[in-house]
Amino acid sequence: MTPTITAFAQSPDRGKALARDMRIRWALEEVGQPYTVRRISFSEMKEPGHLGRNPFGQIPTYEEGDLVLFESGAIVLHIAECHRGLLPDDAQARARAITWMFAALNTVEPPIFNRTIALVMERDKPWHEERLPILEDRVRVRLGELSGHLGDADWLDGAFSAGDLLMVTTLRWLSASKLLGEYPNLAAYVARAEARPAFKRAFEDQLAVFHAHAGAA
Ligand SMILES: N[C@@H](CCC(=O)N[C@@H](CS)C(=O)NCC(=O)O)C(=O)O
Repeated sequence: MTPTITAFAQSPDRGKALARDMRIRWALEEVGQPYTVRRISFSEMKEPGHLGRNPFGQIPTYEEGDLVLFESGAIVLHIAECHRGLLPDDAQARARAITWMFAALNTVEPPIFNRTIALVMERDKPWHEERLPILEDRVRVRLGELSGHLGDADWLDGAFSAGDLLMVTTLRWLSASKLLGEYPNLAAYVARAEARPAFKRAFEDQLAVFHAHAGAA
């Protein structure tokens, strides 16, 4: 059965693939599962139809027959459990890869997301200039720790996994800043992931949607 995911009708990042539907697109491309995309507007996200898919009125969601999921991490985990390619077969390696999925979402994403929100929504606040360096130092703490773990390895724990997929989509929120460049092995890690054919296909698909609907807002 072909799953349907939801994505922004008009990409606020203008096709940079920073919204979390990219995680789902990329995971589905990695495992070779075709999918369809339901594009929804900001107002539709808060209407009953979409709240039935996600009580928080957000994207992405995932529908496959009677199954309706929200939370990008849960959706990627479901895809990884239903298909080969995103989680190792060995039980311990699999548990470690799932640990990295949680680390990406619960330990690395919060400080990066807080910085992103400050830049997008708090630039006009009188305390913004004072707060931003504090938020960036919190990001540096996590990047330093992650960089120390990664070292010279290609991926976080052996072969590429759903843990890397979630980590890279989180680190990409720093692509427009100099922060990632302060950690050359992390910048190379993101570039390595972006070079994967599945990433490129997912990126091009969301970009095509952006170009097709740019100006229609
Ligand atoms: N923890 C959720 C966060 C979902 C989320 O924040 N989605 C954003 C797009 S990336 C969204 O829908 N923002 C609009 C809103 O919250 O109203 C997940 O990982 O799926």
